[in-house]
Amino acid sequence: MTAAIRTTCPYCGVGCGVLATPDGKGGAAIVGDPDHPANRGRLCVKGAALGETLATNGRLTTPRIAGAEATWDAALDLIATRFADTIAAHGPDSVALYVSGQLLTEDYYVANKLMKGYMGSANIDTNSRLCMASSVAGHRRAFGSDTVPGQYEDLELADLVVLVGSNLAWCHPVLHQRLMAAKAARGTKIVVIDPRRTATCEGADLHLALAPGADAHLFNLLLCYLADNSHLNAGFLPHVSGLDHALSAARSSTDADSGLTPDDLTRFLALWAGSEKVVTVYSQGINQSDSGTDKVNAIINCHLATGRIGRPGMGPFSVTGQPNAMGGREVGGLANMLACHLDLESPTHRDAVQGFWTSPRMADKPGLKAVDMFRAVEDGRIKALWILHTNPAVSMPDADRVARAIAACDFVAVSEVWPTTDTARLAHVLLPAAGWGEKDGTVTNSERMISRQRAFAPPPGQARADWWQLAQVAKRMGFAGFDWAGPAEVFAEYASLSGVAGALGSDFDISGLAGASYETLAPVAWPVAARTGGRFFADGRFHTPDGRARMVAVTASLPAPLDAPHPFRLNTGRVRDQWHTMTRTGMAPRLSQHLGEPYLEINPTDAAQLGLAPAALAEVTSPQGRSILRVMISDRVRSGHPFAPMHWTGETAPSGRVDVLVPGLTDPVSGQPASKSAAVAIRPFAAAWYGFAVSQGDLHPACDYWAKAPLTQGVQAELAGQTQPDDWADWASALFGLSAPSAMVSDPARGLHRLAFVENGRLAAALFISRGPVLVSRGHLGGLLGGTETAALAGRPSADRPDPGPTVCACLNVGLNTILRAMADSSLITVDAVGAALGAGTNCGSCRPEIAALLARHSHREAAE
Ligand SMILES: Nc1nc2c(c(=O)[nH]1)N[C@H]1C(S)=C(S)[C@@H](COP(=O)(O)OP(=O)(O)OC[C@H]3O[C@@H](n4cnc5c(=O)[nH]c(N)nc54)[C@H](O)[C@@H]3O)O[C@H]1N2
Ligand SMILES: Nc1nc2c(c(=O)[nH]1)N[C@H]1C(S)=C(S)[C@@H](COP(=O)(O)OP(=O)(O)OC[C@H]3O[C@@H](n4cnc5c(=O)[nH]c(N)nc54)[C@H](O)[C@@H]3O)O[C@H]1N2
Ligand code: SF4
Ligand SMILES: [Mo]
Repeated sequence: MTAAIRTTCPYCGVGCGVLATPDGKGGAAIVGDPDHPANRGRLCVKGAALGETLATNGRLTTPRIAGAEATWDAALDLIATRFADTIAAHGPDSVALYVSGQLLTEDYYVANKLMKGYMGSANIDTNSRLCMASSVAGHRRAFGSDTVPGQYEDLELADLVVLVGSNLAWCHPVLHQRLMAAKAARGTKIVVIDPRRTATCEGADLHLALAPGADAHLFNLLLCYLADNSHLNAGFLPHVSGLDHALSAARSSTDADSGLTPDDLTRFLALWAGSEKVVTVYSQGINQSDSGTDKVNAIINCHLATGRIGRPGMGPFSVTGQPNAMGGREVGGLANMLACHLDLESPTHRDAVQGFWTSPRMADKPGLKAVDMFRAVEDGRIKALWILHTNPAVSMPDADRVARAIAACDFVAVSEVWPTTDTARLAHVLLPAAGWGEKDGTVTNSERMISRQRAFAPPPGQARADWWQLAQVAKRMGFAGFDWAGPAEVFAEYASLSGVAGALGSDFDISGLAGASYETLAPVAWPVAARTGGRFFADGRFHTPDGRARMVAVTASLPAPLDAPHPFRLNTGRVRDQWHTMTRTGMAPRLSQHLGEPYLEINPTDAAQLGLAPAALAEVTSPQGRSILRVMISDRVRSGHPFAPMHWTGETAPSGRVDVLVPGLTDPVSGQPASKSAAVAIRPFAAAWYGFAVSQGDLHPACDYWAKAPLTQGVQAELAGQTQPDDWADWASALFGLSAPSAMVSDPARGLHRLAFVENGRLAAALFISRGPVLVSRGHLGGLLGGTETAALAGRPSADRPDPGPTVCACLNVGLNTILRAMADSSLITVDAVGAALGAGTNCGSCRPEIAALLARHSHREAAE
């Protein structure tokens, strides 16, 4: 048997270690690495399903120029020539790189060196601008450096963990499991601050469903409370400047309505003030705001004022989203940073880096941040653009406008693993990238731990690693200094540069790793050079000119009231089982069983007022665009503040893309877009018909709304249209690419049509049409596909085979109905009892919060009856 390869999960910033055992046929068995300090063997459902996302059919395997296959030489030469010519004619700021927190550190290092040191512009920005920029800016304002003080262990050592704008249970599941284990062991108190009642709230002692955007206001209230109740830390305050200013700003903005009851507010203030060991974890509910940096500083202010930083079990903790968001920050991937936490605007720092690189010209001013970068692409200031490892035509705010800008740009290269993404379709040159499991490098997780990603399979076709592509273009532009034999050499150079930075006072000094064996490099958290791992700032020394941390005066204002035409504030974010634009998680059928379609989660009062029926479709419009989303009525969201997930694309649900609705509004300090508060109007989508289809082959819907999801035996699609086709049999044949249906029942008066296609005695496709949302057991129909039981038109299993309902536990394939039935029949009252009876929640554990929620609702109902 092949030995297991130690690598790191390519999804979230928890950075779990993975053991991959290749099966010799291109696949691999995936388990958690018991020796990795981040996860000790655990994986969440996305990590556990990695083995189902390794298939390479459909991958981009050769370079393409204008859609036609080309050689690497031709493609790389073309990029080099176009970039060089553009710079020669229009200056270095006429070109740009748009990269990703999913690039490996080595890729990132080469991209940054090429752009800032050789092309001579800082026009390199990253999707981390949409993700971590406000935290970076907040850290730099407070600490003088972008340093995350704490470690995961702090969540386990704390007495109180406050999660602000973080759906940790779904977005950092293994860290959430560690927190829940600590709670079980030592009674950690947990507070969730989120306008929405998320799965994370299930394990919390207190949920503060604050008014959207009221976070700075809340933490200002806390600062005042700390000051007024003798909780300031006199011993630590000599290490801090700005207390008076911060406090008077806080006092001037305490009269707004945070949307909380006085009781909840008092409980929170007393809990925070009274818990010496408190960790405040924050994420996109804080960062993705037009005042995100202020919100970050309002949180950090409270930790500084109490000296609760840098010691075990306490501190502000910004969790990173992408697997290498932190590595990108270290490497200087943002347009306003230099490598190794050095300052782009400091001539001393620039000279030191240029001296180390012996590079021809250095960028001497910050480059354009993501939203501005695509504006510059739009108006022609940027004429050559290279996008690597991100899908901005989907994920940028005002996505249609961004897509139009890319489409109209003189020259666009895209490095991708798939040729079909919404961004790849717009490229002049497409470069096939080696994907996860096919390349080597390092990533840094949320607690500054550097781990290796290791290859365990060959890349398909001619695909090559991103760092190699960048180095090749650099060489073809005539630049020396890009001659590495492999990522180990890139890493060694980078580690040496960090020694130069360390000598200039940077906290990021990993020069101790320069000579380490790259092959066997074990996960290691920095600082690594002088000290032996651990936390920052316990000694009260910060990277500011006077060595003191800065408290920032934050004037909290609530978001402006919405205008009448767009009275709702749309919140957006993630679902448990999908990763961003779904190019990888979208391959695993079981990951689409949980929430398989774009949806709008809306409060019952709003839904009633708008006349939205459950499972119908809603049309959501903003000044930027329009989407159609499935209605999910739920009191988990506040009135006026619906939620929609960000994952669907032109490939999976063209009218279900939410970033077409989000304006390109940014935080003035960090440049991070406010992705959680688009002003929208909502009304019922006037569907003349709804449909549901399953098919063994791919489907090509031509209707106003469709959303596809993979099945083990094919694909399923939700459909809807505003006009009826003349002939459903013809329409279905075109949809499936099959000749006439083998069976059809129609009740035109009620708008019902059911069609089945049988080929060689097996069910090849089926289509169900009705006037309202289609009532059919989706799991049952999908399960019949490819089988010999072709009597599909009943649409539901016979009475002796109960319908499991929508999937809750994706690992063991346990449905909602199965769980509800077992709860009722066997009087199950704990998550563990459900697990013992059905297996649900016993593998990766990602669904445990949802099972807890079902139990809570179930027992509540019994109590009420
Ligand atoms: N399953 C899954 N996990 C992921 C990812 C994924 O795509 N899928 N992506 C990864 C990445 S890159 C990132 S950045 C992280 C993001 O991780 P999170 O930040 O935890 O996830 P989000 O769902 O974007 O948003 C978090 C919460 O912010 C809340 N929120 C909205 N407005 C406000 C507000 O005004 N105040 C407060 N306090 N909260 C608010 C939302 O209701 C939401 O529940 O997840 C990472 N993990
Ligand atoms: N409305 C709204 N919008 C958001 C957010 C939100 O909360 N709400 N969140 C924002 C945040 S935090 C983030 S991080 C972004 C994420 O948004 P994106 O970065 O755009 O999303 P991904 O799907 O992760 O895109 C990664 C792309 O890289 C490709 N790829 C995979 N492996 C490789 C490889 O090895 N090399 C190369 N070259 N390509 C590869 C994938 O196929 C995919 O197309 O979205 C942002 N947009
Ligand atoms: S928590 Fe899940 S997605 Fe995140 S790194 Fe671990 S296994 Fe991967
Ligand atoms: Mo992110």
